[in-house]
Amino acid sequence: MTQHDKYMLRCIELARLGAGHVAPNPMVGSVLVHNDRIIGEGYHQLYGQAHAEVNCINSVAREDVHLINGSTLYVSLEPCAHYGKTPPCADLIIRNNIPVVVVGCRDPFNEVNGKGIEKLEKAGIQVITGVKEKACLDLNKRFFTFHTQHRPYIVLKWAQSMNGKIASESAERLLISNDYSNRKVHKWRSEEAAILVGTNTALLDNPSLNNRFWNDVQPIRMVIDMDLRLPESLNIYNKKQHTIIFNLHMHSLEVNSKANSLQNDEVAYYRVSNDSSLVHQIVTACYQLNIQSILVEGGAKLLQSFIDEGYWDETRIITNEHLFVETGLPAPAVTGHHVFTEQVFNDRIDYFRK
Ligand code: AOF
Ligand code: ZN
Repeated sequence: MTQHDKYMLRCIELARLGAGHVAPNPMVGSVLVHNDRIIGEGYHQLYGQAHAEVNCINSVAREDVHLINGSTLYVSLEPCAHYGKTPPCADLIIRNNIPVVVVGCRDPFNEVNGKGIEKLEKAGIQVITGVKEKACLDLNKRFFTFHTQHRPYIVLKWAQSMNGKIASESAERLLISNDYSNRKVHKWRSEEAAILVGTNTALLDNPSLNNRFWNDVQPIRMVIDMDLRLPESLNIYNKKQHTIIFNLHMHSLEVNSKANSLQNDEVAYYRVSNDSSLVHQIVTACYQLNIQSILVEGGAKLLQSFIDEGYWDETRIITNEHLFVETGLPAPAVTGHHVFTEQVFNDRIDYFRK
């Protein structure tokens, strides 16, 4: 491993400390190194607040400040060049006369997208790019998918019996998961911006679509209810989270409104039409609403539509190896590209016991 690799991995480690607090911004970490000694470290800690480079430079001890202009700054994402909620990090680096900057990967965000690197180089700074690039891209897979493909990062999740059934014949809810796999699901819910379910799942399973067993980060709930027939007594209507209802009749969201600025107990309506693919319309809506990632939790038909239309990045499958369901609804058939699959088996519950 090169020195560059080593310090970039430290940037990634730092960046991860911002998980759950910086979205829809990317997680970013930065270290400042003088003669193979780290003199500063920082990461983007909270959405709307200081970027990684700012925290890194500010962390340098008073007795080391005179070393800054002879140090190398490592950062997992290209330094920004724009005035957003904070001023450009590229300007800060230039002002501090830092001679070398090592960048993990480019920032695809429209306002940046190469302009940060260009700004640094124009100021005479040596910029080294692409160090541990794959790991840096993976760190912010949601952010990169959103900005390069103009759609959310899509995770498909379902639970199945040992013989691949996700519901009994009568479409009744099967008890497939257990404490261990439920905890996993709640962790997954905490990691995506929104959870989507179809009408039948909302009605038959009556899920709360919240995260109770992991931390207090709650996703936006999204439900398909074309004719607005779901009763308000369902759990998805409890007032604890934002809820967006995709339907044929009502629209209460402006194209440029950001879903994360909805009031906590607000139910918002997003009108779709019968003229084109529903999945495509939902994915487009998420882009408009700045929803960077979704966890699709069913039912089978909805999951299959996402697969058939190629709108997915990961599958997360919970399998109960002890449950055999004679006749029932088969789990979705996964075809096409296969980026990542996580399989969780119920009997690995020991993992959680300390
Ligand atoms: C950096 N360092 O640590 C982060 C960056 O609204 P703002 O000012 O917070 O800017 C958000 C954008 O800045 C975000 O979309 C992404 O392009 C970049 N994030 N850039 O130089 C950081 N978090
Ligand atoms: Zn910045």
